[in-house]
Parts: sequence; C-alpha cells; structure tokens
Amino acid sequence: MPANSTQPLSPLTRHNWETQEILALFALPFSDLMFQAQGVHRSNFNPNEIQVSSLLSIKTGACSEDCGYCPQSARYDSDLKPEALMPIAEVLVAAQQAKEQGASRFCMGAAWRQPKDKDIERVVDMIKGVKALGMETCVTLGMLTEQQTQALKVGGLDYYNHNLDTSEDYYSEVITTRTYQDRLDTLGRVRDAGINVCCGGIVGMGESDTDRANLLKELANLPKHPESVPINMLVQVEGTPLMGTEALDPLVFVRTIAVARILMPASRVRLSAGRKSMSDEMQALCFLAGANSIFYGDKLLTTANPMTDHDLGLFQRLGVHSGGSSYA
Ligand code: SAM
Ligand code: DTB
Ligand code: SF4
Repeated sequence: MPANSTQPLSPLTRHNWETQEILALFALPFSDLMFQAQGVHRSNFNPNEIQVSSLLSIKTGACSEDCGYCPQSARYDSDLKPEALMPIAEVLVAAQQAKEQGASRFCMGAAWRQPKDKDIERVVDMIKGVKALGMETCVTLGMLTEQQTQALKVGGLDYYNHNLDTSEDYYSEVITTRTYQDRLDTLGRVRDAGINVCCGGIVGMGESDTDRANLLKELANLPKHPESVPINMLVQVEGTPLMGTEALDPLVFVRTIAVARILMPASRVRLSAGRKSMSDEMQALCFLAGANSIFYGDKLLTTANPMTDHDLGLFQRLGVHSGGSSYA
C-alpha cells in the first residue's frame, strides 16, 4: 500500500539503524541488493513515476563558507561571477519556463551561510510568486533562525533543502566554518515548523565506505525521514579543493541509492548533481535501485546538468513519466 504524506510507521520504517547493518547492506551481492531495494520501492511508489524539480541560483557566489566541493565559496578561485539576489520578476520568468518544460517543483538556492531577515522577506515574495504559478516550492538558503523558519512557513514554503553532505566524522575534512550540529539544528527548526525536509549528501568526496554508511544512518535515524533525499555525486570544479579527487566507482554510487531506498522506504530519493557525467545506463540502474526524483533543466546551480531534450528522451526510452510529490 502506498505511504501517504503522514508517513505512517511501518515495520520497514526504522529510525534505529546501526552502522554495521548498513555496511552489510552495502556488501550484499549487487543483484541481491537491487532486488531488496526494488521490493521496497515498489511497495511504496509507482516505480515508473519520477518527480521532477528544477533549480535556480537566486544569489550566486561570494559565500563566506569553506565547503571544499563548492565553486560558490569566496575562498576559492573557481572563475564564477558573483551575482546579487535576483529580482523577483526574473525568478518568475525562470520558474514559468521550468514549468513549461515539465518541472513540478522549483528549487531556489542562495550562496549564503545564513540569510538576513530582509533577504527572507524577498525570498518569501519569490515563494508566493512561484506558488501562484501552480508549482511546489523549495529553497536552500543556509542556516536559519527559528523566526526566519516561521516566516518561510507562513509564506507558504513547501520544502527546505539543507544537506548533511557527509558523515559527522568526515565533515571537518570538507567544511570547517560550521559544524554538523549547526546543520542538525537548522533541520530540527525546519521540521518543527512543519516544512517538508529535503536533506541528503554528496558522495565521491574521498570519503570511506563507513562514511557513506554513516551519512545514510544519520538521515534514516532522524526522528522523521526527510521527505526528499538528494544523493549528489561530487561535481568536480576547477579551483575547489576537491578538484582531482579520485572518482567513485559508479556501482558504489548505485549501491548508495539502493541502500538509501531501503533505509528510507517512503522518501523520494533524488538522483541529484553529477548526472551530466553519468551514462544513461548508469542512470537507469539508479532508477532501478529506487531513485525516483531528478533535477531537471540544463543547469544545476552553477554547473551543467543534462539537456532537457536528452532527459525527455531517456524517460521515453525507459518508459517512465514525470509525476508525484513527496510520496506516492
Ligand atoms: N548555501 C546553502 C547551503 O550550503 O546550505 C545552500 C546552497 S548549497 C550550494 C546546496 C548544496 O549543494 C550543498 O549542501 C551541497 O550538498 C550541494 N553542492 C554544492 N556544490 C556541489 C558540488 N560541486 N557537487 C555536488 N553537490 C554540490
Ligand atoms: C542538492 O542536494 N543538490 C543541488 C540542490 N540540492 C541545491 C545543488 C547541486 C549543486 C551542484 C554544483 C553547482 O551547480 O553549483
Ligand atoms: Fe556557501 Fe552553500 Fe557553497 Fe557552502 S555549499 S560554500 S554554504 S553556497
């Protein structure tokens, strides 16, 4: 039976995973892992339906944080031209275009450590405008105060994206300007305000198998699973410290999706950044493993994504269609 938006507790929905159990899932023969993930996927979702979100960077670059993967940090020389917060009219033109191309959710990202209160007012106007177009809204703005979170909720925000990015142990290898606990605190405020949570991470940053298992453990052991779980493959950008990191085995990426699906049965698992460098066949494996959401549109925030025509062709070849929200 499909789960609904209240995410009922089922025997499959656990919040007490141990690292060793998760590592054991990762170590299953590939075929057995895929079979398990498929079973969980099919009992919670229509396996041929993929939720489609489009991204827009509403404030680009010049960020004070030192996230080692990110071209938007002011500390690295990534050739990115910083841009101030976009005028609302331009945001709405981009949202309308995304809607016409087939996106159901519009995600607006800002390169901030944390927004100022006056930024929130402008973002709330954007949220209202995008909702008026009939799209779901998501924003990712960095750390939030309780008051700011409430203002976003009152403004009608559907989802807040705030990634844990990696395991707690590996976090300080990648980011030193904020703590894991800072991230968890903002996620708690978003959850308490009744906004849907979009939270995942990045793999391919040189982390260990245990780090990947522990990232998924953190997500699955949250008091409530995030409604949306983006799994990003690191996009290596010239000038960032993680440029040149040894590439992750693509099959380990597929396994990560499968384990996320098993641990968080009713969450949308999003095959996120990194698709541009994946073959169609690898993406098909990710969908088989239980991914049922993508970022759609030629650009992510600042880097390239597959062309929309290519994605539409892939959907047709796989016999899948866009649709669905957080849950089946
Ligand atoms: N500044 C806010 C923050 O960090 O929460 C919001 C924007 S930030 C760009 C959103 C997310 O994009 C990050 O948490 C990270 O997971 C992802 N991201 C950034 N650069 C990436 C890259 N090069 N490859 C993969 N994911 C990336
Ligand atoms: C997420 O998990 N991935 C998206 C979205 N949430 C905001 C961002 C990916 C960014 C990839 C690098 C870039 O384009 O700047
Ligand atoms: Fe800034 Fe977010 Fe990039 Fe970190 S991930 S540098 S906080 S924009």
